[in-house]
Formats: sequence, C-alpha cells, structure tokens
Amino acid sequence: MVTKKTALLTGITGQDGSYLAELLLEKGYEVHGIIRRSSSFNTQRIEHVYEDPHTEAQQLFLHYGDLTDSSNMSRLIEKIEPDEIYNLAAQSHVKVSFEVPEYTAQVDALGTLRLLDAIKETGVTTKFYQASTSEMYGKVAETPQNEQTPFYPRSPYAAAKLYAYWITVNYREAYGLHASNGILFNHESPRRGKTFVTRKITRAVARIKHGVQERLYLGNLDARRDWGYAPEYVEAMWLMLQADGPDDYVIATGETYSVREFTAWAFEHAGMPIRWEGEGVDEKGYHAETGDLLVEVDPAYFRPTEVDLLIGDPSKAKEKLGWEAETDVKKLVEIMVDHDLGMVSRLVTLREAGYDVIEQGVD
Ligand code: NDP
Ligand code: GDR
Repeated sequence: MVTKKTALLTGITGQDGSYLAELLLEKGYEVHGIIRRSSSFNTQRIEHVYEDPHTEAQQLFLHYGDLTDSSNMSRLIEKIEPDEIYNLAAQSHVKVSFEVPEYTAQVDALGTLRLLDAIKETGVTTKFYQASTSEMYGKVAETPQNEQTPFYPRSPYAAAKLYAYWITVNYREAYGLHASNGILFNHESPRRGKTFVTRKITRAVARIKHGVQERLYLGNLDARRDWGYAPEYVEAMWLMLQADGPDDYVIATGETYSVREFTAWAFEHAGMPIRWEGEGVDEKGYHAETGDLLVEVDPAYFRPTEVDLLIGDPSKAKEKLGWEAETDVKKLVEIMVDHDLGMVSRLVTLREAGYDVIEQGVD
C-alpha cells in the first residue's frame, strides 16, 4: 500500500501557498499549513480548499504559528512529521522592507534558520524547500542570471533572503538535509497581492474601466522583470523536492519586459490604449483616443535602491526537472486583467443593488 505523503507549508495564505496547497491536495497529499493569528480573516486565498475539521476525510489542516516563534516551529514539525516542508512565509514586499528592515530579517532570514534548526534538532526526516528569489541578484552583474551568477542584494528584503539562501545551503552541506533553493523570478496571478506592481496595474485598469478610480499612480516605469505565471512556478517547487538529491534552481521564463510595457498591454487589453508623454518623473500616460490622463508617476513609489533588470536562465530546471514556463507575459496580462474586470464588475453591480460590500468579498 502506498502511504499518503504529508506536507507542511509556511505562507499557505499567500499567493504561492494557495496554489501549492491546491497542487498538493490534487496529488493526494495531506497538507498542513501555518497561518498567523489576525484580527480579520486572512484565509481568503484558501477558502475554496478549506475543510471543516469535523469532516472525516479531511486533507487540509491549519495551525496557528509564526516564523518568529522557534518553539512553535519545532512543536509543529515534531507533531506533523512532514515528508516535505515548503518555506514560503515571508515579509515579501521589497519596498516595505525598507520601512521594516529588522522585522523583515527576523522573518525572512532568521525564520528560515529557525525552521532548518527545528528539522535538525527534532531529527524528523523531511525534505525542505526554500523560497529564494531573483531579488538576490540585485545590481546587475550579468544577464541572463543563472545559478552561478553572483548575488548583490539591493534591499533589506533581498539581504535577508540571501542569508536564508546560504543557511539552506549550509544546513544541506553540514547536516546532509535534502534542502533546496528555488531561485524564483517574479511570478504573478489573479491572486497576487494588490500592492505588487502587476496586480496594482490590472486592478487599477479594471477600476478605471468601471469608473471607480480615475488614475493609476506608479513608481519606476523602466524597471524590467521576468514575469511568469504563479501556478506553473509552484509545480517547480514540488519537482525540486521529488528530485533524488537537493540542489538550487533558477525558475523563470527567460524573457524580460518593463513596467511601462506591462502597463500599456493591460490598458490595451481593456480597450483603453495609452500613449506616453514627457520624461522621467513627469512621465504621463494618456488615453490614446479620449486624451484622459490615466497613468502618472509618483516618486513616493521609488525605492532607495532599485533592481533595474532581471532576466532568468531556467535551462538547468528544464534539463534536470523537466520544468518549463508555458504562459508568456501577454497571456499573463490577459488572465489578470480579465479576472480583475470580472471582480470589479461584480463589486459595482452589488454596490448599485445597495449592498455594502468590500472588495475582498467578491475577489
Ligand atoms: P505573499 O506575500 O503572497 O505571501 C506571504 C505569506 O507569508 C503569507 O501567507 C503571509 O501570511 C506569510 N507570512 C508573512 N510573515 C509571516 C510570519 N512572520 N510568520 C508566518 N507567516 C508569515 O508571497 P508570495 O506567495 O508571492 O511568495 C511566497 C514566497 O516566495 C515568499 O517567501 C516570497 O518572498 C518568495 N518569492 C516570491 C516571488 C513572487 O514573485 N511571488 C518570487 C521569488 C520569491 P499572511 O497572509 O498572514 O500575511
Ligand atoms: P518586486 O515586485 O520588487 O520585483 O518583488 P514589485 O511588483 O513590487 O515591483 C516590481 C518593479 O516594479 C516597480 N514599480 C512598482 N512596484 C510596486 N510595488 N508599486 C508601484 O507602484 C511600482 N511602480 C513601479 C518596482 O520599483 C520594481 O522595480 C517581487 C516580490 O514578490 C518579492 O517577494 C519577490 O522576491 C520578487 O518579486 C522576485
């Protein structure tokens, strides 16, 4: 008889955690997720897979916890004895990390150490996935970036993630753990947090289209990113833990585009083509036909140090894991804009019918 595998996910309420939970449940795993106590619900992204604890065939279990609490981590690992641990939890916003640098290090850097040390100390045999990031490359040394490209972090977030990357490598080498780093480039979806640039754009496009927002304020339009589709990226995480040995892998599409291009495609897809005028911080985007001002740069969104250009070389993942990105950026824009148009349309309809709804409710 094949015994069911058990996985423990930190960050299960986030974009990636929700897609990974779905994937693992589909594969027949028993899934355990760590959630933070919050004064309001923070489980919207996993509501559709949530199961009542009184259900007999329950496959998804949620536990309160926090990466800043070592004893909590140890207790959960000891109790659950997971076959696989996916460490997705993080203060994941680069700009916010400049405001809360110490907290970001506590969670993203030391949180990873706490988990690895809990594995070592409890002696539980498990495989470990660390959510590493292309932000570690930071200031461009070479393109495209692969597993050998030197790191040069440009934010407290990236510096904290760099520690997490190396402590994962160290515990692998020192204690023989099956611990792998996925160096994931930006990946987006309709579940992306609303303050990350892609979702901020697609949501604003939908709101402008439906007349509930006038203008989209952005920061650096010239930053270039390698944007992929999140559901495909969680598949790569799983594949890394199915490999015979642990290793580090770049996961990316291999293509890069600017924030300006993403913005233009999103407006265009919603039937509001824009033309750009002006230079630098005065840059503005106008509706090509009506002349309405739709996009404006607000320096408040600039970062003290920026990552100008990211483009990944995912050939190792293709060769060793058989993984390849399928959704290109234009398709991604369509998926996200279509989702947000639907979301805002339902919101407007409900509000017009007199319901006092907040956006989350129809997301
Ligand atoms: P999200 O910001 O959507 O989710 C972050 C998750 O971490 C949430 O579940 C959040 O809980 C949880 N969390 C935050 N702080 C703590 C804490 N102190 N203790 C326990 N849980 C905590 O991130 P994504 O899903 O986009 O990303 C997943 C991981 O991958 C992150 O580590 C991120 O840094 C990394 N990454 C992401 C990339 C991307 O493009 N999306 C690219 C490369 C790496 P709550 O819901 O309560 O806030
Ligand atoms: P990033 O994603 O910093 O790459 O980190 P984000 O979408 O926040 O920024 C991408 C680029 O867009 C520029 N930008 C803006 N960004 C935001 N958030 N808001 C704006 O208004 C805006 N205008 C321009 C930024 O300056 C930047 O250059 C994400 C996170 O998911 C990390 O956790 C992850 O590790 C990396 O991706 C890979």
